[in-house]
Amino acid sequence: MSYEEKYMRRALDLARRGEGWTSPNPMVGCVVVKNGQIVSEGWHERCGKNHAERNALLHCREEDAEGAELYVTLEPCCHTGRTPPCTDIILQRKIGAVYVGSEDPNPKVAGGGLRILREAGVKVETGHLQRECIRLNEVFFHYIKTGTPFIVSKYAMSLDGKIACAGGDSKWVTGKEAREAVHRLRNRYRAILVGIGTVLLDDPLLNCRMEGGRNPVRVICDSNLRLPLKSRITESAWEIRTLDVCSETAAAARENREKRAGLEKAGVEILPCGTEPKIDLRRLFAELGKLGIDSVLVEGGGTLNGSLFEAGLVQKVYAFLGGKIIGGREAKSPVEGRGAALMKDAVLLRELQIRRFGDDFCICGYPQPGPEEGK
Ligand code: AOF
Ligand code: ZN
Repeated sequence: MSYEEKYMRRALDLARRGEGWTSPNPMVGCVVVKNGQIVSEGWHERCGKNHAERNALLHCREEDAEGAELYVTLEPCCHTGRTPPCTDIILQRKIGAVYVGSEDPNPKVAGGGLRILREAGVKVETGHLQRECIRLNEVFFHYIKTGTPFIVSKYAMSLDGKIACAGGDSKWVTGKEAREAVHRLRNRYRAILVGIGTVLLDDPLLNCRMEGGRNPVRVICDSNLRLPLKSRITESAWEIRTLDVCSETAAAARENREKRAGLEKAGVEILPCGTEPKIDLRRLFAELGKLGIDSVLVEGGGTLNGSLFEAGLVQKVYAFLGGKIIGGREAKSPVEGRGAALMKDAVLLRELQIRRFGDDFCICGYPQPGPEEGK
């Protein structure tokens, strides 16, 4: 491992400490090195708070910072947002060299931070552990470029591809460790999306039960406003932000007036999106993007997943595999809809990775962009 790589790795580890809290900002880590010694460290802890570089430099003695090397996973910003430009404090503290993992695609930065530093005579090197630094912020990169959230489909299935028994029982397809991993995903992604079928069947809470975690915004695809007033979701809507997405027709229908008022009184926000019979998922994601939601974890069911894959709207898949065979022609599978007519039309995943969780496995990958997205 090279000298630069060692410190960039440390900066990456620091950046990950912000997981779940920086959204819609990126996770960023920073290390200050003088004479081969780490003299200060910092990371972006939370959206609205200091950036990684500022945190590292505020905790660094001025004489240590002068002429030091600064390692940062993302290009230092040069604009005033919720916080002042990082390039200012880097120059004030007379840092000698800046090593950058990935450039910031935010149009307000986009190479500007590097240029300012170089023009001021600071040595700047880019591309250290670039792949890892880009992967770390795949959500931020997608959101800042498209304005729509990064969509992650997560499901747990048996070795014969079923997500529940024919009668609907689904507790549990995988064991404890895999289910804990799911709570880490709920912490990492800003919102969680399910179809109303899943709510009616399982009465889930869809919260994050990870220690020190935070709850995702709950979004229910519910075209006909079927979300029950007596459900764990509705009853906890004042504590956890909940959006019930329905068709415009259902939202305006006289017969739904009382139901709508009841849900709203319970703290559920009604979000009409698209005309009957289905919700317009593209429009929904555009709306969520406008609300500052940069990522969505989709936890089923099959109908919703079918629509998402058919429309080419999924950016990442986590498929958990439980070592059991459920069987049964009527038992549901994770992705329904019409499906591919021919094998050549199947959605291909790239950069597949496999991890073990107790007795279960998780395969993760990125669907290849559909023809529309790839343009
Ligand atoms: C950095 N270091 O640690 C982070 C950066 O509203 P603000 O002031 O927090 O600015 C947000 C933007 O700043 C964000 O969109 C991204 O371009 C950059 N984030 N930059 O130099 C950091 N979090
Ligand atoms: Zn900054």
